[in-house]
Formats: sequence, C-alpha cells, structure tokens
Amino acid sequence: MRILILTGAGISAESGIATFRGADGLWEGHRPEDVATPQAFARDPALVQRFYNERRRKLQSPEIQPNAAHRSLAEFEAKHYAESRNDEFLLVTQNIDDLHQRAGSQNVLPMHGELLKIQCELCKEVIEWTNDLDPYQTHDSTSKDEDCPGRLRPNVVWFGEMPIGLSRIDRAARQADVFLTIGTSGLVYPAAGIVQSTPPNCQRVEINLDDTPVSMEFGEVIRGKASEEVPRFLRSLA
Ligand code: BV8
Repeated sequence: MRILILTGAGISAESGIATFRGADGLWEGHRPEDVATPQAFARDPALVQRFYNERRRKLQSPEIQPNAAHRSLAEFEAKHYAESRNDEFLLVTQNIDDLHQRAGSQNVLPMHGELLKIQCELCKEVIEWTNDLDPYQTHDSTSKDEDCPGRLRPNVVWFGEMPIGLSRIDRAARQADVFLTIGTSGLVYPAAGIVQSTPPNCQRVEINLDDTPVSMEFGEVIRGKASEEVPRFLRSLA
C-alpha cells in the first residue's frame, strides 16, 4: 500500500509552534506576505532576518518537542515501511520546523524548506545553521576557507518561489493508495492541489481542526486535534 502524507502547521501547533493563520491572521505579528517573500527580503532584510531568527531560536528551545502526532507517524513508518523504497511511504511537510525528523521520521520531504538551514544567494550552497543571521551576512563569513561573497538567506521557500521536490511529490501522488493531510488550511498552492493528482480509487483523508477549501476533495474528514486523531487513524490503517 503506497501512502503519501502532507502535513501543515496544525501538526506542530500542539508542540507550541504558532500556525500561520491564527485567530488574528497574523503570523508572529506579521502578515505572511510582508515577511515571506523575496520582495520583503530585498526591501527590508533586517525585518525578514529578524523574523526567521526569532523562529529559529524558538524552535531550538527545550519546550518545543515533537508531539504524539509526529511520533505516531515515525513509529508507523518504522513498523510498516522500514525497508520501503521509491517513496512507497512519503511524508511531505509544508512546515520548516524539524519536528518530523526529530521524531524519527525517515522519508521526509520538506517542500517549503527548512528553518535550521541557510542558503547562499549566489552559489546556492545550503548550510546547516542554528545561529542568528545578520541582514547582510555573506557566505565568506561562515568559514575562513570560504571565499564566496554571496549573501546568506533562510533556506525556506517564499511566496512566489518554486517549492522543493514537486515532480517527486507528483509521482507519489499519482500512485498513492492512501493520501492523508494533517493540520493544513488548504490555502497555499501547489501544496493544496496535491490531492487533485491522486488516483480516483485513492483513499483521501483530511485530519484538521477546521473545514478547509479543499475538504470536499476528501472521502473522509476527521475533525479534531492531530495529537489524538493521527495516532488513532494510523492504528486503524495498520
Ligand atoms: C509558487 C515557508 C510558483 C516560509 C510558506 C492566487 C491564487 C492561488 C495561488 C496563488 C495566488 N497568488 C499567489 C499564489 C501562489 C502562492 C499561494 O498559494 N498563495 C496563497 C496564499 C493564495 N503560492 C506560492 O507562492 C508558492 N510558490 O506558487 O511558485 C510555482 C508553482 C508551481 C510550479 C512553479 C512555480 C510557494 C508557497 C510557499 C510559501 N512558503 N512557508 C515560512 O515558513 O516562513 S507557506 C506557509 O503557509 C506554510 O509553509 C504552509 O504551506 C502555508 C499554509 O500554512 P498551513 O501549513 O496550512 O498552516 P495554516 O496556519 O494556514 O493552517 C493550519 C491548519 O491547522 C488550520 O486549518 C487549523 O485548523 C489546523 N490546526 C490548528 N491546530 C491544529 C490543527 N489541526 C489539527 N490539530 C491541531 N492541534
């Protein structure tokens, strides 16, 4: 059975990480389009770097830990797909936190990038990074034997930028027997459109607190908290 899973900010909410569209529609006090775009970075690099520095620092604080939803996905994969090849089990996440990886998930595709990595704008090298980034920090500042003068940016996919692994995701979607989304508002494309690439006989399940604009694409909608509903659903699937 080929299973494709797509997670969003809702799976990390119970771990203490703010979702994008909380009650006030602001995201850590900002409108996403004011901070998560290349234009914002060009216009006000200090604001954008500060925004990601705050989130990078918070992600590394001890109280932010994977929750039962992350853990149950990792356990399910280890138990049933430990030897899986060619993405028979594929966990695609829109989140840039590392909670799936820390929970032990193996086959994870972070389609919107990763907060604990940075990228050189010039040579495109991606570097693991846990510190703050200064607005105009350059690649050659990261080590003495580095001489690339390119500017360093968060290794995340901003609005208007191409998400990561789209063809790999599309291939997995077209062959999926089960497609499970967890904790996503179904607003951002192309992530929200993945469901439309799954085959007619695919079991499509949406686990989310609220209804979404794509809920009607799913044969099964489970309304509730990820930490409770994900373990329960995976048990029913096993
Ligand atoms: C692209 C990384 C071109 C950065 C992010 C007009 C119409 C349609 C599309 C567009 C348009 N104008 C522009 C676009 C394209 C745009 C887009 O879709 N905009 C939307 C807003 C209209 N998309 C893009 O720009 C993308 N790129 O299109 O490039 C292209 C495309 C294809 C091929 C070639 C070129 C790039 C989008 C990526 C942007 N980067 N993040 C960072 O993190 O800083 S987006 C960010 O928001 C997340 O990554 C995530 O993907 C997205 C949505 O957030 P969610 O994860 O869904 O979280 P949200 O808060 O919204 O919802 C949480 C849900 O959880 C809620 O429903 C809630 O009920 C639930 N929940 C809460 N608690 C719990 C829970 N559920 C269960 N348990 C709980 N405890």
